[in-house]
Amino acid sequence: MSSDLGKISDALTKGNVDELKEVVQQALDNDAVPADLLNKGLLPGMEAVGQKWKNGEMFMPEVLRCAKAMSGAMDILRPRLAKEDLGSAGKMVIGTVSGDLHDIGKDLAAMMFEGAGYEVVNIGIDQPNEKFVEAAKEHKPTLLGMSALLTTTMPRMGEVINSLKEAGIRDQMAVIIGGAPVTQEFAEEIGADIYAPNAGSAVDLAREYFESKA
Ligand code: B1M
Repeated sequence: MSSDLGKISDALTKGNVDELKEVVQQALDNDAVPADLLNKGLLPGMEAVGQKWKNGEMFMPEVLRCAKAMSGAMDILRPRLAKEDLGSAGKMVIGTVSGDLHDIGKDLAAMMFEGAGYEVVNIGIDQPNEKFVEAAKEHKPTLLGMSALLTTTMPRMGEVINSLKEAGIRDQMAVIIGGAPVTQEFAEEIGADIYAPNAGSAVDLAREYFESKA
């Protein structure tokens, strides 16, 4: 099992789409637990990619290749994750705010919540404030997630929260925010419930939040 995880992490950090698909499929054929492949192979691999990027050891085209490989692997894992009895953790609407086209971190967070048993409605990138409110009204999530990677688009997060208040539905869900420029202080300032510094910790932070409210 641990050698499968190592191979997965390796193929992911190389951004090798075909190799990654092959090793994930092989691991599944060897009866690996799909959630382990996600949580102990793919996600740490993607975290390593993010770290290399921050350290200047990797460049954008390589990161995008890794993200594509991750996405290919998730196509194989997703149906198997759904088959596992992950329990019904809740429902989440997630998107990247208006004016912002970055989706890698948002999709990683979405995958983490999916892997943890959430029903995730991913509304995509560059979503106007009203789309978040519409999606919240339509899907009635327990958790609304927003991602922003630009300092110029971060303010949209606070605006969405205000729009949720105006629509009278703010207290029907918890709001979680993330993205490289986002901070705990900013989350508190705009009235978000949870700030997640990375996709890996997001699910645990949400769980802790809900437990504290129970
Ligand atoms: Co852009 N970009 N970009 N970019 N880009 C940044 C963000 C930037 C920091 C680069 C830089 O200058 N050093 C900079 C922002 C500066 C700022 O505002 N302070 C920047 C800029 C300026 C721009 C453009 C304006 C460039 C231009 O055109 N002149 C332009 C804007 C386009 C737009 O959005 N309107 C632009 C465009 C792009 C691309 C389209 C080329 C591409 C995005 C491709 C895509 O997403 N499909 C891109 C990329 C790839 C980056 C960098 C290089 C990488 C971002 C990324 O995917 N990181 C980025 C530099 C950097 O971050 N070092 C940069 C990997 C990802 C896993 O990390 O998204 O932080 P991240 O997500 C983390 C956490 O933040 C957290 O979990 C993730 C994993 O742990 N997280 C959440 C994120 N969302 C979460 C939500 C949650 C929970 C956790 O719950 C809801």
